[in-house]
Amino acid sequence: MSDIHGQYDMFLEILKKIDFKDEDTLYVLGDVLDRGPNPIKVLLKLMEMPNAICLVGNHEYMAIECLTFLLKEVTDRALEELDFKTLENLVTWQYNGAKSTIDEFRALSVEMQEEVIEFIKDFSIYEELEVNGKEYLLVHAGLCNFEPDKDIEDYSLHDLVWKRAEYDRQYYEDKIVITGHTPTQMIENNPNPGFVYKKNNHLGIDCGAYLPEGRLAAVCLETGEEFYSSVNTTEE
Ligand SMILES: [Mn+2]
Repeated sequence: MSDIHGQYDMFLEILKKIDFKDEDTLYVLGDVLDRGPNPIKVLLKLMEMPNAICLVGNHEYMAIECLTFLLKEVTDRALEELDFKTLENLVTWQYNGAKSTIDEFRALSVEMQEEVIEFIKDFSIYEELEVNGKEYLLVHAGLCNFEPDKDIEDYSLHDLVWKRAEYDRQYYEDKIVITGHTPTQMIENNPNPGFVYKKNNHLGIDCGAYLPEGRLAAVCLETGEEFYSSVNTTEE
C-alpha cells in the first residue's frame, strides 16, 4: 500500500479485504501522514503491527523535523532557536496538509509523541524484494537522476522521496519498481486512472486515497491481485 494520507477507515477496510494475517508482510510505501483526517491514528495502528514495514515518504520527511520542534515547550529560548530553515520547513509542511497530523499529534502524551517520532525515524528509504523469482524495488517517489548501473545507495533522499517517477520510461529490464507519491490519476496516458498502474516495469500504487473519487489500493506480490477501498466521498 502507499499514500494512506490519514484515511484510517480506508486502511482498516483494506486490511480486512486482504485478510491480513500475522504471517503476511505489509509494505507501506510512505505518506501515511497529512491531508486526511486521521494520520496519527493510522501511524499508531502501524506501530502495533510487527509485520508492517514502513518506507519514508516526503510527508514523513517534512514532518520529522517539525514534530521534533513542536515537541519542545514554547519558551523564549525555543523561539530564539527557531531558525530560518525550521520556519521554512514548517511553512512548507503546513502548505502540504499538515494540519490533521499536528492536531492529532498534539493530543498525544509527551511519551507517545516521542514514540511516534522514533517510529517515523525508523522508516526505510527503500526495500528490495524477491517474490516468486521476480525482483522488486520499493521506493516512495521514484529514481530521479536514474542511471542503470547506479547503486540505490547513491541516490539522494530527495531523488527517492520527492521527485516523481518517469512512468513512460523503463528503469530496469529485470526489476519492477514499485512507487507511490504520484496518484495514478495524474500519470499521463494512463488508461486506468485511479487504479494500479502497471507498465514499463513500473507498479504505481498510489490511487489517490485523499482525492475526491480516489481510493486506497493494495497489491499482493505473490498473486498479483489488486484490492481497493471504497472511494473517497469528501468534496474538494
Ligand atoms: Mn509523496
